[in-house]
Amino acid sequence: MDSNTFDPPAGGVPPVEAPLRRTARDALKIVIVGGFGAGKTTLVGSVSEIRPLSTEEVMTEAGEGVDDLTGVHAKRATTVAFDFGRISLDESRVLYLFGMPGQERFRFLWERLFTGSLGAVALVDTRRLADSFHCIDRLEAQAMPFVVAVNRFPGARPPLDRVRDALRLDERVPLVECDARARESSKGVLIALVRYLTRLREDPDVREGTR
Ligand SMILES: Nc1nc2c(ncn2[C@@H]2O[C@H](COP(=O)(O)OP(=O)(O)O)[C@@H](O)[C@H]2O)c(=O)[nH]1
Ligand SMILES: [Mg+2]
Repeated sequence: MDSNTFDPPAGGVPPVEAPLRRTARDALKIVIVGGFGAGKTTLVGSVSEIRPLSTEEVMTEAGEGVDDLTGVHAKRATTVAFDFGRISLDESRVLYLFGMPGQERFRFLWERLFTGSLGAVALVDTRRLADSFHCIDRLEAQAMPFVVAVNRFPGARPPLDRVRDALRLDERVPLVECDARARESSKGVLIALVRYLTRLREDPDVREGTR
């Protein structure tokens, strides 16, 4: 992937470093998508090593009738742009996480945030499965490799094969469970994605099945 040091323009101006540790050379990008309330902001927050930049706002009456709160009554804040987190993999590689707002009105952001992404996590709340359909359709349409992570909410533990059927998910697409509030669990989701991306690179059969 590209270095995060910008090339100097012709004329010899010294390179400008992005505001990162000096040894960081490779910036890898992963996108987290999912319906409203699926746990995107929570996941980015639990794995990020920096205080995540989250453009959360307390929900106001302005969102009434726009954001569907059915089943997510505990939710008091909503992401108005996107979540941004960072994980240093080693001295030179940094993983950036972008949590995409699920609401339909933010669709214009999707293509921009997908640019240069290695892959995506589709976070699913099984109590509101239908909310995930458009995200997954969109990932498939953009040929963006993804894994699906079922976020465990109380009282919502359907077997994974039923979730796979309901989402009409190809059997090669990894489907895992997580608790987005727990760092290790969220890390497990990212590891599942990275393993899948590695398999896609190495095994053309896996790749064929997901396009
Ligand atoms: N029980 C439980 N609650 C969660 C989990 N992940 C998120 N939540 C809660 O669900 C609500 C919605 O999460 P949020 O991250 O804001 O969803 P987003 O709209 O996808 O960014 C918040 O009140 C979270 O505290 C989880 O794994 N388990
Ligand atoms: Mg959010």
